Amino acid sequence: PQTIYLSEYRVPAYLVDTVDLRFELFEDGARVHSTLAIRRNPESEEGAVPLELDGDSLVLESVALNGQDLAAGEFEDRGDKLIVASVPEKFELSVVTWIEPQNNTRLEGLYKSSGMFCTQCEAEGFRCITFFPDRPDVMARYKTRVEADKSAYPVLLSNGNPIESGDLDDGRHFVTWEDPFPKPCYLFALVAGDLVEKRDTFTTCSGRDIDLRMYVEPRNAEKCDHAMDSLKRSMRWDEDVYGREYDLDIFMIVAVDDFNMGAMENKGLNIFNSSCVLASKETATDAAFQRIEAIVAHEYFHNWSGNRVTCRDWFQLSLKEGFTVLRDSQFSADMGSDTVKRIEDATLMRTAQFAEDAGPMSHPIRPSSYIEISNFYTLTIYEKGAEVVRMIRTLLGPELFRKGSDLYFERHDGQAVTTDDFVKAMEDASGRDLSQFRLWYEQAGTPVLEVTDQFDQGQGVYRLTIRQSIPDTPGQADKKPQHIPFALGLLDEHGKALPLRLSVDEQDAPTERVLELTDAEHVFEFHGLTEKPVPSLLRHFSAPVRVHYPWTREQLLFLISHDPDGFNRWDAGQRLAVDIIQSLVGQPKDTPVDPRLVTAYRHLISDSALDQALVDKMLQLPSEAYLVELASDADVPAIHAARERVLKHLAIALRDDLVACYRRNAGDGDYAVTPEQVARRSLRNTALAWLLMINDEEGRELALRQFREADNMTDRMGALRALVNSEYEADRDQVLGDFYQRFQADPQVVEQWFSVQAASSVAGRLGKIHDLLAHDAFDWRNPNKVRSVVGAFAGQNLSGFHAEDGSGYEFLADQVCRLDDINPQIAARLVTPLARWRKFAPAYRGKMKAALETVRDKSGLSKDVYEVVHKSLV
Ligand code: DPP
Ligand code: ZN
Repeated sequence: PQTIYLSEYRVPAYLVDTVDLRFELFEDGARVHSTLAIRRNPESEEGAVPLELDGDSLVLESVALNGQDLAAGEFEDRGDKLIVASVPEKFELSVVTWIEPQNNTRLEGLYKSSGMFCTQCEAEGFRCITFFPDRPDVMARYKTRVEADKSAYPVLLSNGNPIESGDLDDGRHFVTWEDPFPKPCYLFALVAGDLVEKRDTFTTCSGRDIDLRMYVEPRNAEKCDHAMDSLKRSMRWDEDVYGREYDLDIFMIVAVDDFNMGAMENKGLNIFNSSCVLASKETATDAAFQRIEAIVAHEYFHNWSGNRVTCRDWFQLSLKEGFTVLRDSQFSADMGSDTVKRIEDATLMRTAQFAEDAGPMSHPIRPSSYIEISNFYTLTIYEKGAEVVRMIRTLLGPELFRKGSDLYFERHDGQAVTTDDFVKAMEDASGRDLSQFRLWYEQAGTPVLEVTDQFDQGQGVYRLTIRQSIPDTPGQADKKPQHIPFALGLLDEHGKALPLRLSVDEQDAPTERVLELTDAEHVFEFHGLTEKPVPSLLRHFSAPVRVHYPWTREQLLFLISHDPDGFNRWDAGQRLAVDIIQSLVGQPKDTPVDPRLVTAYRHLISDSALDQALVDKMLQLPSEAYLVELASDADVPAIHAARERVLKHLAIALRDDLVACYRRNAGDGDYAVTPEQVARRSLRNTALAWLLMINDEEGRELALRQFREADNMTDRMGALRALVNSEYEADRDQVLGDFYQRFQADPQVVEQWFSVQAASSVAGRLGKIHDLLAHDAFDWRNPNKVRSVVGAFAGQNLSGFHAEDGSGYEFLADQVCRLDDINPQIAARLVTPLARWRKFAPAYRGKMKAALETVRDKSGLSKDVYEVVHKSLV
């Protein structure tokens, strides 16, 4: 496979002004008629070069230039390219292709999913529909006519506004859509199916009425309200916070069961994975409700950050994804709790993105090369990309940041641009120099800050020394220091926030500051202090970096109860728990657990005056995945055992407090996804889970009753999960059977049923995983099912996956090979846990590598999996 380099970017030789499409949809295939108005690009220096269009898995039926069929020698069909050697400066090219959506298991381009036709064109799916310059900097106006059998496919959709419809012979009909906004082909969409329509309206800030529509299969008609409400909230929020008004007269959302991604922001016609849009309280957990709200917002926000202003090339993917993730995370914070959202984002970064950035696929948020772009829809591009834009906001302040985003949208509306254009707009609007800051886009790896301190009693000066370093990553060594906003506060012995005086005579100094790190080492002096303060470092996770400071357990305990910053209280709790668990890894079973942890947790559980949403987060012990990320030569079963030991120790010591916490938080009245209710449900489910860890009879009865009586999925799933992870084997089988009976007709719930088992270190033994794969409801062609069994096993059931005999690794290698022939994008995702083999203790490493080698040696390996496997074996 070929590597694509950013340095080889050239402007397109030809531009396309309009695209006229006609789709004839049939059961045995589809015929696509495409007419393109093409002209030479005045900005290209290439001149009268041959026209080259991209294609993939197409059967070419005819090519015509300005209405004249081209003869065999006048064009060349190479499969992945259609080349017309000689073309005038301006012309019309008509191409007819035949494709087979019913056999498209890659789910790229046009395919069928439970009886409906739908598309996924990002990043390079449009070339599976017709020959086209499939690159985001070719933007055109589209007109699309869809023709299909009227009774099987009464609903025919594409981007923009419907302009014509009518009946055809043989029971067929058509609808023609026109999108007035020029767009890259990755935003093209088409849907045809027997779908019910849900309607609503939204009045924009300028008084325009927008027609909102959701299209779903009839059985899902009652699961649309939450997404529709989320959409309206998103539309209002984007007007209020970013000044962005919706542009078309219609906005449509479609739910499909088979989808590689979570959702797709196609212009005016967003297509969603059913699991990321459909919800009812009986079938979706609180977490799912919140995820749906965030994803609906994310896709909607792309209308400006992605569609109106798009990417010049795929190396710029973070331009739209990083910015849009920041926007959706600000939105979620505004809809719920700022601190809780920040804790969730930081957890994802520190657990999964830091791991990615320390692994073989580490790449900057603007990569400089790739083999398969689908492999770069990563936590780095998305989450770290969002953190980088957030840091710009921190450095500029909210007003100048808004000025910068206004300038960016105004300056680049209708264009395909680069991350550098984004940074430039921020610089021009604010007058700030972000040249060093740009290194965040070029250098991969997680910066490490080594912080030390010293107190000079005589002068009353507290000195903080911060040293910055960035580890080597594949292809990058000896990195330059980056520009890092570092938020901090200092507390006195009573927990009072101290003024941060950077000079002796500074008046009215603030109690929190954002220091700007630009050099490899800085020394900051804080004046006017009478005692050594306790530092509260990197507040709100002000930069995506690791902070090392020689915390004592006393300091952490102090911060847990005193830090005025909620995020850092949580962070101190995590650091303390990590320290305690790490000290037990590989130690004899009777090594004592630091009793101060119990005291801190007892205080959290029993003080109902504390913010319960924060308490809920603080009670969660650091995950196994996080502990693994922090370890070198990780011994997963040993980490698992140490963590369980702490959990059980806490549960035994706090047994009565847990029962009281459960009872105090029982019953919420009418179900609503409010921060308060979500926290209550989560707290009582945590209490249940802990009680069942220690085989508590009362806990067992509470769980069984909650399972039976639940009127919502959060409670039912909370009880189910607690029982599945317990040693009450008969109860476990009983509730799993009941649950399946009740929900077997609902694929989204069956996915949850699969993953609660596959992710469980107790229930998810390898034999069980094989049973789940053999289950009637399992389907290799459905990405959600694959993720809910194979993905959950390898990604969440870490002690099962890292079984000492290597059976988990061999299992995963087999499934990756099998899936590679069906859906390479998903196969390449699944192989990730093996790709990190260097991270683990020698006894595991070799077996992981061997499993990877069997994948490498598979014949006909896709370039998706090839890239991940080869990069991780070098
Ligand atoms: N659908 C994916 C997202 O919204 C890719 N654009 O992030
Ligand atoms: Zn996105």
